[in-house]
Amino acid sequence: MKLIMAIVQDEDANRLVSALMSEGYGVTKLATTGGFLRSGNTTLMIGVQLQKLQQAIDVIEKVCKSRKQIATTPSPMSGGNGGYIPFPIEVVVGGATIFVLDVDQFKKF
Ligand code: 2BA
Repeated sequence: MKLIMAIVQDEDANRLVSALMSEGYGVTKLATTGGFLRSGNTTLMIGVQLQKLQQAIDVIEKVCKSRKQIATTPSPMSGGNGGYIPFPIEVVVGGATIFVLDVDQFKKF
């Protein structure tokens, strides 16, 4: 068995949970925060049998879209008073960042 940890954008999360559930996957949804943008994203934990792993990844790839976002980052150039000036930069946030982990044991009580 494998555990997929999929970090996705909030905008895609509900559609992705529905798509996975309708294909028979068990899903747990966590509210998470990206370290760079410091804004909310969603992490899904999906336990899958090995033979259904690729199918689950295909569903994630189909539903999740990459989008451009504006992030405000401190400029390396100093202002007159020695403080840093924030300036906007555009980043492309991926449709999904996926980790696939081996599951040692899977039990339900
Ligand atoms: P964030 O950390 O908020 O990053 C959002 C987007 O900002 C990233 O999209 C990337 O395009 C950009 N970005 C991140 N770090 C950067 C940096 N040091 N300099 C310039 N741009 C940077 P994605 O790469 O698609 O990542 C989307 C979200 O997935 C991330 O949100 C984070 O929550 C998670 N993530 C990505 N890589 C990860 C990793 N190796 N481990 C754990 N979580 C990861």
